[in-house]
Amino acid sequence: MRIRVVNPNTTASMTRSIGAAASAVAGVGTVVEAVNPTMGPASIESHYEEALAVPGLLEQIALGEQDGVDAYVVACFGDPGLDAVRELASGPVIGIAEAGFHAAAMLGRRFGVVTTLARTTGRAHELAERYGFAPLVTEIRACEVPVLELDDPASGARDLVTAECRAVIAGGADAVVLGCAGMADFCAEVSRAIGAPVVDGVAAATVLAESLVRLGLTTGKRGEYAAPPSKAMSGLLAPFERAARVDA
Ligand code: 2AL
Repeated sequence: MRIRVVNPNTTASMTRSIGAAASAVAGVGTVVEAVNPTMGPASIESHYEEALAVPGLLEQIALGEQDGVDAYVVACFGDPGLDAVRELASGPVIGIAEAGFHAAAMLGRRFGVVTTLARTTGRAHELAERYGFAPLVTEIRACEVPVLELDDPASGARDLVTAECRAVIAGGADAVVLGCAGMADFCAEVSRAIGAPVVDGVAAATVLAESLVRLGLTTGKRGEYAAPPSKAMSGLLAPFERAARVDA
């Protein structure tokens, strides 16, 4: 089975750590292919960047369809472009916020989220609403470390994320969801430090995608998520006319 894990930002070092987190939990016989777009923002922590990340993400999905990939993970906590990816892909598609929330909901009564910048908490709340988990969310806290500084020891990110996760548990949550793909590599360490379950959405999404393929299940393609209609596209987006036709 081949699972393509797409980091929707263009930072290759982050794609490598996302790939490592996904590979660490993938089953025997599952190949994790971690990729990132060739165009778009270096990191995603605003609505503007999220919107501009989507064309490059969709380009990677179109390539994955040509390559016969079995399932996809969208590895950014805003779950950018998730509906559009479901239209393009024939196999199942899981977003890391979606996966993180689902996993955390099975670990206790309520859970909280620790994300990067406070400006990203609105999107996390919106996704919790959308997926039906809002009643279970105790709070969404920010550590105020930008995405690309998460792996810089000088940023103190691990300690800051650990402190925010501890505060989430002190506030009455049973589990914590990490709100950025760039936090994947220290998830286990944070969990050990606070003595409570901490969910990395990259790992959760990888095993959920794998499970859906094993169950022989994929996105319903008879209605809303049918392949997009063939349509003229102009300017910089002209190549996407072809991308949408791949699955038509
Ligand atoms: C993210 C993420 O997961 N990847 C990225 O570039 N930005 N999320 C976040 N909350 O900042």
